[in-house]
Amino acid sequence: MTIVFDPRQLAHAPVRELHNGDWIAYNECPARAESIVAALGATTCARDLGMTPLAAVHDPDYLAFLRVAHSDWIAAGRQGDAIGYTWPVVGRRALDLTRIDARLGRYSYDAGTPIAAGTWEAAYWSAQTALTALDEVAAGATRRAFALCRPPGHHAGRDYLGGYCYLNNAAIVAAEARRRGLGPVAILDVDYHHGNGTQDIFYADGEMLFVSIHADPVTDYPFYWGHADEIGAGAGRGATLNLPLPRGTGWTSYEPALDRALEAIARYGTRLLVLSLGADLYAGDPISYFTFARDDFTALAARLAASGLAIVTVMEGGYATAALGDNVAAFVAGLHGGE
Ligand code: SP5
Ligand code: ZN
Repeated sequence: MTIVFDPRQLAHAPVRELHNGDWIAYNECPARAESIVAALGATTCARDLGMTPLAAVHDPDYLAFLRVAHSDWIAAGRQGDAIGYTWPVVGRRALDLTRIDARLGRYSYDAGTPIAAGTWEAAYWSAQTALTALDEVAAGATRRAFALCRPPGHHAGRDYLGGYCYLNNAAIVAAEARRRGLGPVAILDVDYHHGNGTQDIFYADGEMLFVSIHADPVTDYPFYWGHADEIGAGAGRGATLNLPLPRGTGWTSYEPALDRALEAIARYGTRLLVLSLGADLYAGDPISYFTFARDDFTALAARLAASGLAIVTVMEGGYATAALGDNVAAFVAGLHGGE
């Protein structure tokens, strides 16, 4: 098992977020990664695999925006983190506006995802961390690699940020794995929140299976995606599977959904699985409502390991920082079986 981490990911440190109508300290903090590193021990540093795999998933104008958004915000006379507050309703004219406020709205869908001075650097190295984990599996060094990514990625779409996410690490890895001939590739997203960005990126793509188990978007973020009737479109029809579960779900009622997910993944002929792992399934998570205990992460991983698939795990959410490292370590321990 290779564990990849790059300390440049710590450069991203927004101060606060708008949460349920109030300002709170930013949940997706550098201490999350430090908690995981402390629990997992030695890690491999990311290699620089460049911009090409990022540009295969994200819009070039969006990538250019992300790089300069914070300095444009400062140049506009603002202080602190850049945060959007005006959004173009779907169907509005695609105006090519240059003002930073308009561009923040154009390239985001929520107000909970600030861009700080270190955001681009950290997001870039988060994506490289994920790509390096894939590289290790592709080289045959291991069949199970864990990418300690931060910031997370699964809410970021081709041309938008949101949900603490800027670059979609899982989508970047999955697209790169397919390009390298490692397919069929499937993505399984087990973060508490639906992986709307990943779903959008591959929604009309018949050669990428996307399966997500998450809190029912009728009650939970991101609300507008992740409902069971979203099954893909065009060539991708049938290649998206959403398995929403109610608040209060624990391992016992989660496991049947995981079995359904793994059946779909097996039926697809999957050779490489990209796993978006959220530790926000944990009972103690401050913004989530499933009831996983630490050992349930081992059970989850053991069930995945029993599939026998090559797995690149990409870290997504999980905000109970003090317990986060132990929960992720419990997961990694369970992944070792079946290697
Ligand atoms: C990667 C990831 O896990 N992103 C999550 C982003 C969630 N952002 C907004 C969460 C709003 C949650 N509201 C909780 C209600 C508490 N009463
Ligand atoms: Zn989440």
